[in-house]
Amino acid sequence: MLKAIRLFFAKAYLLFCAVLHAILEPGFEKQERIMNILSYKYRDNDVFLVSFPKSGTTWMQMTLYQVFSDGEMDIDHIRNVIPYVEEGEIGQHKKLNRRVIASHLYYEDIPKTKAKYIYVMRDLDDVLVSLYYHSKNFGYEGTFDQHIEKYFKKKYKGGVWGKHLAGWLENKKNLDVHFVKYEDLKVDFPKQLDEILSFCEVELDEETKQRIIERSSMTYMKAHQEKFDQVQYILLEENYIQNNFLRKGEVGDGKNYLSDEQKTIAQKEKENYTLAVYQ
Ligand code: PPS
Repeated sequence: MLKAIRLFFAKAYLLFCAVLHAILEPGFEKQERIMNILSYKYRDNDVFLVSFPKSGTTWMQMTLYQVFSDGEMDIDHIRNVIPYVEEGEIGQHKKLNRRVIASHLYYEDIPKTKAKYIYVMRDLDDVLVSLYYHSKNFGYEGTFDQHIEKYFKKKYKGGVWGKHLAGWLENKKNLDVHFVKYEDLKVDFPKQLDEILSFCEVELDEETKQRIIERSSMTYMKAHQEKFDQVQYILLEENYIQNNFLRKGEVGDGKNYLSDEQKTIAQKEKENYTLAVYQ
């Protein structure tokens, strides 16, 4: 009986999440709600964490949470500590000594403030694969090819990767922005961390840096997976969805998934938006 009740609530929650996802999914093309976002009161020492979906946002959320707190994992969920502005929250979590605001918004839609902006980017091919598995976690039953076709037809609600990156890269002089590549994080995380710390004007001792490096690793984050995936957090016990939000976290895997034709289309998107950074 108890199990049936929990199952009912779990299903209701999943439905609620799906509806919310459809209405509020961060980053999709211009919406009325952006008007509200512009009216929030931002502080000069806020840190915005911006990305196109599936580019390493959660990874950076964890890193910035570690940078601006004691790093203890007695938090319920990372999204409650570093919320998405397009989901209507910017309040500062009690754990953080500085407010960090996540967003998937295009440059044109982001509030232009004196705060610092960290923009995380990842190669399109890998983003596409990650997006496919993300959709599967949310119940998508189509094939990889169908999914990718939807993206290429510009039907993905999260927007267009090239347009997102181009908007931010072209306007880098207009905001105090620091760019981080997912691929560079994978190659030399400590170096990238030092650059982030210097950009945020934060000095930390070696021991704290080591803690951040360890806790931002895939291994550590997987061990605390329930803090990073909201739906799974609720549904885990019911075995509804595999614990798969932190999936593989690899660079170049997209090449193993995309057909030659798909690679060509993806390459065209990179060229169309003159993204030298990924050519
Ligand atoms: S979302 O839904 O937009 O917030 O997704 P996002 O967090 O931007 O991206 C998810 C991908 O990031 C990978 N990830 C990591 N990779 C390496 N190290 C760490 N610590 C890490 N944390 C998350 C995650 O596995 C997703 O990539 P894929 O390729 O699907 O594995």
